[in-house]
Amino acid sequence: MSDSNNMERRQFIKTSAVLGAGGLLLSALPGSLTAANNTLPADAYTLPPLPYAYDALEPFIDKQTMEIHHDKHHQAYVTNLNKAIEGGKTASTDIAELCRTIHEGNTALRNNGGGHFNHSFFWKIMRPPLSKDPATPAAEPTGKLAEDIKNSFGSFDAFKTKFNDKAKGVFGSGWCWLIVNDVYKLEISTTPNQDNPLMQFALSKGIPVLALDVWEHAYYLKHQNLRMDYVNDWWKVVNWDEAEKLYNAGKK
Ligand code: MN3
Repeated sequence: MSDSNNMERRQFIKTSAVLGAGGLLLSALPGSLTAANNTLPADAYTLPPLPYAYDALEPFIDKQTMEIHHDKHHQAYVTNLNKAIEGGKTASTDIAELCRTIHEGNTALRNNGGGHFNHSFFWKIMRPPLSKDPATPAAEPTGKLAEDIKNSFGSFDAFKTKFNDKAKGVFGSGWCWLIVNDVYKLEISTTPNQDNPLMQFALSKGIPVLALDVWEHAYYLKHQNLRMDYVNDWWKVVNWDEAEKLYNAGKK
């Protein structure tokens, strides 16, 4: 493949990978992986580094939880995803694209491909809090995203209440999402286990803007059984700049 073709492909991937997580991972892939040569190596997918220190989300999400969640849980999804695809062929080495093509009955790909995408997304959608003082109000969205949240849900507070209720309502393990749905509207949805809104069998499909991991492993060390304390703390570390970027890209 010529350099110009390669550049075109990279540009295509850049613009088509509406999710930052996919693009981030792609940059670590060997250049030989192209559509024409798509047998995946055993290490096709790799664990992305956290974009901040393990203790950067303290006191709202604790260092030990972040260490175990990233280094053990997320790594296990990556390891098992590589096992699931080893020697196989796929149309894309982009994790977002892989999620879109997974068959409902392929449990290994569904759980581990979803687990890899969801956690890569989750790390990016958080950032250090404005202040470590719990009394300091959390950051709020700005720009078009803020405007459209207000238009869709009535107010930012009404949106948060609805999101909290949905997160609370996830039975067992799963995720709560803000997505741009098929008709380009903001929607709050949930998925069980490691499913996500990119998957063709998801009840609400769309482009993720926010993701909240409500598996107990995401909060049990600090918040124990109190999922809503964790959710309330999580609002303090939401990266609204990243959410707005994803929203503006997904809306087009
Ligand atoms: Mn998790």
